[in-house]
Amino acid sequence: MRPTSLLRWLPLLLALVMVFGDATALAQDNGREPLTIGFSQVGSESDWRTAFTEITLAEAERRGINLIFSNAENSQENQIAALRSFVEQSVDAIMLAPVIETGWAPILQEIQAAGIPVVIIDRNVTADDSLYLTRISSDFVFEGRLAAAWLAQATSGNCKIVELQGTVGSSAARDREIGFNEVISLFPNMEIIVSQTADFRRAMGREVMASILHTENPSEICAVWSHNDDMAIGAIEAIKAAGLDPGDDILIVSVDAIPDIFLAMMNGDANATVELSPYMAGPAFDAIEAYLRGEPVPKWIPVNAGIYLPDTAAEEYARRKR
Ligand code: GZL
Repeated sequence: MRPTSLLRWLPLLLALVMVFGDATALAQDNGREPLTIGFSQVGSESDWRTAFTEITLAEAERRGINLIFSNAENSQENQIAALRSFVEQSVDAIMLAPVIETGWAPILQEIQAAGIPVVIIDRNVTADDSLYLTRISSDFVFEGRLAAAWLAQATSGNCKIVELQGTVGSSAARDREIGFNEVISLFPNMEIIVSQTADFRRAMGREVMASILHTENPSEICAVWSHNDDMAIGAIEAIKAAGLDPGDDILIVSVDAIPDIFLAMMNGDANATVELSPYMAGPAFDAIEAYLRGEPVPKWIPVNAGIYLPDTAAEEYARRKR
């Protein structure tokens, strides 16, 4: 290349050196390679879970974290296999969203023996908390209490309730049931007349509710308490198909605060939802980075929950739709 033509390219060449030079320097300033974190996710059974996954992947990319993602399709066996694979890949840390709460101690002991920190995220495990760094989650008992308190005031403590339960064996389903029952037990005229799992799934919520509307006297049913919005939306479809008016003939209260439940509220079909933040990856990555810097990390990092009603549904829908 002739000298004069090289001079023409010089400014661009200098700019490129400055940009890439800075990036290399930055990486060296951090004194480390990008973190590699293995994430075993429950599955994609609900809109909330899908949002949680999308937000986690985006947060990892924003932070320059190399996230190895595994969708277990609601199988504990798949999760355990993924966890073993993360150990074989010598990841820097592991995030586990456990589908059910039992059966994790052996694999967590294997991971601990490999010197890899584990963050339990979303649902809980019954394994001893010495086997993991921290847990990032909502207080599911509180969510159940909040839903029941709203229903008690909405019905003056007089309501026969259908309960749609989440995944059998999951801490979310168990603790929401505990919290809800704690509160309605204070009201002699509040009673769960039928309780059945629909596995946190919308289609199953519709099937189970359609069946209940055949076996029970629909005019006796005052409300549906659903452990998540997806099952509630399925129940709304079944209630409409039975010629009844969800949100009026039968009140609908659930958990997750997904965009579609706010749409249902705007149509007069749902009455209340307790929020479950899908933004848990940030606190999880912060905890891992703090641990790797040798800083103390609490055993539980809670995410907050609040209740949302139709009066703010339009703005919540606009804010949350993806
Ligand atoms: C609760 C979470 C639940 C959601 C459901 O933290 O585990 O699982 O409420 C999801 O939507 O299926």
